[in-house]
Amino acid sequence: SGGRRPARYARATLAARAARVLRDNDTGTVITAAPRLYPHMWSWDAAFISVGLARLDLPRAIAELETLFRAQWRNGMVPHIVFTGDEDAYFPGPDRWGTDAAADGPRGVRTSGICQPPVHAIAVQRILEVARASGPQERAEAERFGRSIWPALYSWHRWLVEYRTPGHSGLIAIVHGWESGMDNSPRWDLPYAAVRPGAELPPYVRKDVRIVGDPSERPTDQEYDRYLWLIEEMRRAGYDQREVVRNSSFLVGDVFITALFAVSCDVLLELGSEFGRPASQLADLADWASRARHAVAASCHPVSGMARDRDLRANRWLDTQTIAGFAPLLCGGAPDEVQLRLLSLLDSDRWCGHPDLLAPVPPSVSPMRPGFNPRQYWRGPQWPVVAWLFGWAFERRGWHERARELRAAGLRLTGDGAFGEYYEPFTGEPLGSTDQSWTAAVVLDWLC
Ligand code: 2M8
Repeated sequence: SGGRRPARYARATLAARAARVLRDNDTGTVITAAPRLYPHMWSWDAAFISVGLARLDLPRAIAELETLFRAQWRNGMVPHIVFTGDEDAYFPGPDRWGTDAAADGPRGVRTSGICQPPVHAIAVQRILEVARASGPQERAEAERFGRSIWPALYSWHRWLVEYRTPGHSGLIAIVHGWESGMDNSPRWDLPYAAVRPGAELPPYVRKDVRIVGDPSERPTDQEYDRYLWLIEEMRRAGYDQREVVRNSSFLVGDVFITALFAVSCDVLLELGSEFGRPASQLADLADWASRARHAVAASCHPVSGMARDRDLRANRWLDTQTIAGFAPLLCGGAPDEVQLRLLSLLDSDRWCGHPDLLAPVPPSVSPMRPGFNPRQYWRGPQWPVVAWLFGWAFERRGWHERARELRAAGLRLTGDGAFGEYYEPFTGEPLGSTDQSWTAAVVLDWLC
């Protein structure tokens, strides 16, 4: 492709193509995250997918989230992968995870043993909005669904607070970079440097690099050894969360997840008030949201204003500047002056205002930072879902013009109709997988 982009499609054609991607990736049981690279259900992908599906087929959108939550662990965790279909099609598959023996695992379904960002309440609220605008029958159906899934969402949020807020930072902690959704982001380079894969790491063969045409668009083998070693540690702990959090060689307060958690708690509180849920649970959500928001604000770097992750093993802030530094813009709560600084940084030539970007969508790492790699996964490319999240948050915060601009930029990036997993920021070349479901889903939401 040499970085050349095909023509951009007209809106109606783009929407039709996006709808077809979701249909084609539907196995009948789940909509896979991508055709070959990710042939199962991923937790946060499923949330975005259901938002896009709400425009096409409300019962299917609802079924998707119901399938995910049927795999919820008995302690409340929503697993990051729900395996369906050919279990050997992806590595690590369920045998490697070894979750079948986990005391807290779900019954009758095989899953991974970690979680992903809590964006599900956001999806449920969005589905409700779409359904309400569609008609009385859709409205009734979506409300029935919202009421029935609410307790499961609450217990998922409760799990994050009970098990994943160790120490005093108030940040939600992750025990594996995969939990962040931004697998090989430079955010995790320092904590991963301290992860030493033991000689007992069972041998394995990666499948991802055989599927993606150019392996340098994926994480390295050294990174994969660490990813697999952390799984080995958890598996030995029987996925006992207390033990995992106590002993895992990777434990990091994730500021992006914490911001998403804060705003998801707000959303869940709104839904819960509407559905007449118990006052004590609503009070919990208000309390969790405020603590999370406070933790995000407290992480902001005194000079740049950017929010920071915290290495909870080494007890230090992680200063690497990535898209996650803009977390306070998602959830609010930082002082006005910090927020203004972040907004002008986002608009500057270091981020969306960079003169060479094809579309003003924030890249995963600033093109001006050392270590920025325009083709490698979470180390530089633009991710349409991340743009969707910021656009959604800006709309919610009443920044309509900003939200509109981000939507237009997202559509410019994805207008080639390839539905790339991620994009080269200067040429707009789609990278990683194509026909990626969550990309198709956010495009559908942007178009409507
Ligand atoms: C990517 O992560 C998986 C592991 O979970 C992988 O690389 O194999 C990430 O981009 C993650 O955020 C995403 O949910 C997943 C499926 O799209 O792919």
